Amino acid sequence: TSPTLLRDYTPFSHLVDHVDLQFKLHPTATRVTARIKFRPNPVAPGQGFFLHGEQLKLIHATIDGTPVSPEISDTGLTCDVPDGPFTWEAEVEIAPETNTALEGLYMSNGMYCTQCEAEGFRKITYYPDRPDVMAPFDVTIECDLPVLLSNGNPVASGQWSDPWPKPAYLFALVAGDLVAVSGDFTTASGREVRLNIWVRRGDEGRCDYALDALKRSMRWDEEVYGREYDLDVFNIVAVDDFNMGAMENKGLNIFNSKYVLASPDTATDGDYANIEAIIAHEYFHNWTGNRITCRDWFQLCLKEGLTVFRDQQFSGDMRSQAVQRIEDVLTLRARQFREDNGPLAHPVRPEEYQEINNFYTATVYEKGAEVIGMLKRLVGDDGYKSALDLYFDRHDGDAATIEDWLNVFEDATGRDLGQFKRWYQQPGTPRLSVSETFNNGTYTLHFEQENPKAPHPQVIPIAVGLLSPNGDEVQPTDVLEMTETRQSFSFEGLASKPVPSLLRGFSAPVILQRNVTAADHAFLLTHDTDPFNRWEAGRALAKHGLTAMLVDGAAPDPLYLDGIATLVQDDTLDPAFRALTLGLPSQDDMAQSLFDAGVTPDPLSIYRARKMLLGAMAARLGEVIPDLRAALTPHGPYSPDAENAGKRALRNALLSLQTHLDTAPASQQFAAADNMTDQLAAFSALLQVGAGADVTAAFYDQWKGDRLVLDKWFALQTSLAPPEQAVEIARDLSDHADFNWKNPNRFRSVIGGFAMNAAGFHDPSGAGYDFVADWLIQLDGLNPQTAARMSTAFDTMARYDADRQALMRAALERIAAKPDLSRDMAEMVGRMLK
Ligand code: BAL
Ligand code: ZN
Repeated sequence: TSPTLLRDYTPFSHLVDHVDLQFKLHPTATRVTARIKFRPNPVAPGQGFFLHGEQLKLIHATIDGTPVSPEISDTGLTCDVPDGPFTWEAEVEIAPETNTALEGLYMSNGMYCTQCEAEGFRKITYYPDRPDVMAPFDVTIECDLPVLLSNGNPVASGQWSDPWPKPAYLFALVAGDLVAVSGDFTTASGREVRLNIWVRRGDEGRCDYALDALKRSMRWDEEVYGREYDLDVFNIVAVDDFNMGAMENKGLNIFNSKYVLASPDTATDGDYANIEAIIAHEYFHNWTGNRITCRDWFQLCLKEGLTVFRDQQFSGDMRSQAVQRIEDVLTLRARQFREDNGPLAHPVRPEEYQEINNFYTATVYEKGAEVIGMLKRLVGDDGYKSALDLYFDRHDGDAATIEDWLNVFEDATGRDLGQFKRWYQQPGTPRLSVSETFNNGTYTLHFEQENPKAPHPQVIPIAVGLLSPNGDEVQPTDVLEMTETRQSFSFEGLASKPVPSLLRGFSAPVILQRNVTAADHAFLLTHDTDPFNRWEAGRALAKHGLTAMLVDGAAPDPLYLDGIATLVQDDTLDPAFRALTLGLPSQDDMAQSLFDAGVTPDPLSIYRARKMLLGAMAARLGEVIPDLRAALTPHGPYSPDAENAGKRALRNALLSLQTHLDTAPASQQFAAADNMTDQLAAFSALLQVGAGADVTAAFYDQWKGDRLVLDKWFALQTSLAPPEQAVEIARDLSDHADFNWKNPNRFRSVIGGFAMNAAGFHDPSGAGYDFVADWLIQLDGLNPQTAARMSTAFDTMARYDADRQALMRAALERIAAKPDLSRDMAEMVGRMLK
């Protein structure tokens, strides 16, 4: 099939004034009647009338009450229509029970639910299923299940009316035997809003945190962005079978249940933080996504980059900005840098796709958010605020573009963003190399940027501070604006050559290349006033040391061990921050770093070197760990707030090190834990040193009845299995009675967990590749979207030795050769095999 191209955009032939949908729900024969008021679009005259539609059985169609016989294809229908306005009516039949792709209307545990973004609505009825066609919807649902929900405000039982014009991708319907945990919210202007979190019976006790996070999100968006909610009710539904994390349907958000349900004994601190962030993210979409939507799917970052940026700001405000920034950069580097450095690289605003579902990527989301962070840094906080006010003013009710977005910044601040736009257009992570000179009190930084995937220099905001050799800050943070390929910046009047702290707060998503001694990293680890760069210095030191261990057979670096030992005992520092500095670069991160340095990575050696360094850290810290841990013990009952979570994070990071010396403390903590954070931390500490047999069995016995906790049980075992046994363990778990491969969460836990076990997945025999490829082939027939997403496990092929490359290629070719391969998977595999 030929790709869809950004440059081919044309508006739809008609405008839609109103949509009326009637559903008679039935597992195998649901009837949907759509009554749609069309009128010719004055800016797109004379184009043929085409409605999308897939897997629909047309029962009847009329125009203004007169039967018509449209011409039907696999993708939709065409029909002769009147020159002026008309009412289209069509009745179709669909089978939600057999919809295993989880796109359109489907069933999960006896409940009906929908997922329409990006192009699922066309599996519900014939419609111009494109985001620039916006209309108010009325919905009627007939079904004998007790809870019947759709978008907008309730009118009567099973009847809903949404006054806000919306694209079809924001349509949603839910019918089930559900119970609500409810609350109320009064908006700044006095509108009373009913909040409901709908869950399966038995899950009511796990909704309080999500409800609280929703209220805090609503208040925050009023206070920080001046945005109020605009309906009488806000419904959230938790569903167990879901391809994504959650979905921002107007007034009816649908969530993967793992991002709603939490109780201290079943959810970790990380789960609570994710729930808070995702509840906020979906809620924030009401303005950035729903009120202002995207003209076409190429503009996906317009809503996703901005909404991720907003949820990151929110989480930072709720917790710690410094810790949030480090965690966001860790995610960016792990997922987006990896993507940008491989065959799946694409611009933040792509220019072509085969299957849009393949572009819900770290580049669109996380790099899209970084680009907004850079914009904000360049125009300043006030400029950002006036630009956002103008954006909401000017584009409320629009389906907008990146050009519209940049125009409001230009109009509000008077800045020319022509060059900045390259961040949306060019793929690839720029490399920023630096050298320095010092003469007569003038210190000069010489920068050079190079993007291996794009020709033109990008605007790079480089936040810089300077420290004197005794550790005092002699130049507070200054944002240098680099626009050329090569550019120098000078600082005058310095008494001695300073130590630079570059790219503070990770001011741009680039790879900094600088020849720095371990001693300089250690200096910044001790003295930097910028918390991000302080953490970054520790990470750089760890990488430096691990690289020397891998390449030169060096011993663990005492500078690193001393630096970490000092920092971890510095109780003036936030425990959450200290916990992050104890984290080593991941195996995948090390593989990419070695590759970038011209060394072919060996996953098994990386696994062993990390383990050796962890052992050395444990030995270095050994004696102080028990007292440190004791001092961090939270008092009182479990609370997921940032302060207590931070203490647990450090306490458990120390436990993990301690377990390299002695497994008894972890075994004790496992047995005594009254919360999932501590229990799971003990479980993984034991698994990582190969002492997990007893706790694996005990954990299963305790939690076999809990679907979300059981996902953790599967994922920990596959992702932490020792390399030599990883394939066998993953195979056994995929034979386990509780492995339901049709459930996306369970599939991700077992197959996805294994694919993240770098040394296991890259087993030199190729057995790991074959195991994943076999499952992707099997899932592709059932759920192409989830299968295609997981195929990214293979996107690092180019890093490895010739034997591994040949094995990975063979696995991809085997997937490519599957008969009836989905368009989703065909595109992904095709790009990786290119
Ligand atoms: N729009 C898809 C799910 C999300 O990004 O919120
Ligand atoms: Zn989103």
